Amino acid sequence: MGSNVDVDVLVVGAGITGIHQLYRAREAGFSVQLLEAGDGPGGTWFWNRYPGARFDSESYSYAYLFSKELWEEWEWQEHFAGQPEIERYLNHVVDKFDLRRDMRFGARVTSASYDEATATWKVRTSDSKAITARFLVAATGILSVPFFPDVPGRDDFRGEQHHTGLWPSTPVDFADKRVAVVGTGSSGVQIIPVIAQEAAALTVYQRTPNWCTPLNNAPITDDQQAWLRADFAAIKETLDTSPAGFLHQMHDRKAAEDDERQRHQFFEKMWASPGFSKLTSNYTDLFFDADTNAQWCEFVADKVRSLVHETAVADKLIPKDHRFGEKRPPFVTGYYESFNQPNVSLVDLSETPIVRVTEAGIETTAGSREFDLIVWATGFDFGTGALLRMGIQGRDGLALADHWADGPTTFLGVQTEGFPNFFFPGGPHAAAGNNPRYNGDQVDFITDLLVHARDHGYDLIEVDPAAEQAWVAMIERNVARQSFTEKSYYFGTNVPGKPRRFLLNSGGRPKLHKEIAKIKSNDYKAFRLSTVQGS
Ligand code: NA7
Repeated sequence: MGSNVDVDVLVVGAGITGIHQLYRAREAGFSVQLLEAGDGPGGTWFWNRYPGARFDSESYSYAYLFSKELWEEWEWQEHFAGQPEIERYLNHVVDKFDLRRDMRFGARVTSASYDEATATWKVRTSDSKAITARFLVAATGILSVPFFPDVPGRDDFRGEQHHTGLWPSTPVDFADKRVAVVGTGSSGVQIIPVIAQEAAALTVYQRTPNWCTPLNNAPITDDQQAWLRADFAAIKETLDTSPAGFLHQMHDRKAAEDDERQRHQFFEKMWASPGFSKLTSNYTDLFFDADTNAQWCEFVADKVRSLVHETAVADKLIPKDHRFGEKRPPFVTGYYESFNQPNVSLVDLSETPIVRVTEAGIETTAGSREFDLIVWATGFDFGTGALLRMGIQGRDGLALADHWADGPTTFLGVQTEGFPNFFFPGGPHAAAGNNPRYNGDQVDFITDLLVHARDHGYDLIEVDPAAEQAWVAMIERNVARQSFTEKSYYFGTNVPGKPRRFLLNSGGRPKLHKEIAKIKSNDYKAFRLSTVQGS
């Protein structure tokens, strides 16, 4: 392709999506390079190396499906793999397909500017290098910019402090230490039981409890390994087409179709079921009927009361401000039981908020506690965080940060007008469900689009504004039809000053598939394809 560029395709980010994009673009015959800020592949699974970090989608549902050989040779050890196994897997993929030779680590993108005359991108990195590319693909992730709350005095603390999303690669020792964990989202509830086992004292600072249910992880048995190997084609077909990207079977009943005893039995079955099946395989009206949702919440609340010995503590751990599915529910292993340990205590920040961090610890309106170590499990600038921090400038120097000042506008969650030849799979407006599945759909779509452009001699790809407006309108229209509310960080609510916009694809994966099929059947008319003069 273009001779006036260093590479045809420049990918940013070596997470699941970026590795996939590098593989697909290279297979399609493009010259590719990948830049990654970290020192190794993994993205989210590189940075979130805190103890207890693990999938809460099944390992094999999260894995790549583009190579049968890869699928057959990699044996996941657990249904929900821990971070070290995930990082090993991603390194294995990179080595198996010889991708490392096109990856540059320790290279954080500091700016990316579109050059109108040549329809190319010039990208600069923190190691003072510049690279030009025809196509820029930012696979920079949705949960990749850690969010630290603006608590006064955070820098004054003299002990150790870490964010779960920026965890050090050297071991962090909790033994005999007084530890604080701030935040009880998916990351907090994963790390808390691990620290509870080791620390002298653990104080959990909770602002809002979540509806946590058991992950129900287990080793994968030999029989299950044999099934996984033998059934690749059928499993791939299910994962490629399932709305949420899981293997779970949907249920066929509404709650009211069962009597009370049957309902209780069914809820017990759900409680004992793996991970997200509590959402995907629950009563079909769980998110549409307030009574059904309330009954499930009451069932979960009873479980919390039965697991946590102290009634007052159990009560604080039960959500009062939202229903199941209004926020992304975490999945847990031994979380509630941790609060029965004598070395673990809970501070309810809704009653006694944090005043400041001191040199020695944390002060709330109820007084101060001293710590050796503070863990910030306080989440991320979701969806747009990384894209808006890369210094991206499109046509006429338009900054993406300005273009999206009121929230992101996209087509299929892959492109936005004014930024030709720039794509962002796995970014905002992608879909909702098991991330690698619909991010993979986007990677496949982008690759097919690039191939189509090359085959027809085009070197400029830009979304048609009408197509983008229709996609954004679809997202807005469907917001009310999905379960998440503005309490969820999926609306950007957790970051002060961030516009409140739904950051997922409220039409879900089926809408993405339908649109992709339409685009392909009408010769990519949703995009303006052209040739740069003289190229
Ligand atoms: P989350 O789910 O955003 O959780 C962040 C937690 O931090 C949550 O409990 C917040 O409480 C808490 N938080 C945030 N700011 C503050 C302040 N200022 N004071 C006290 N507590 C605070 O992030 P995670 O890393 O746990 O999970 C992110 C995703 O990773 C998860 O959904 C999975 O997809 C994997 P709040 O609820 O806002 O009151």
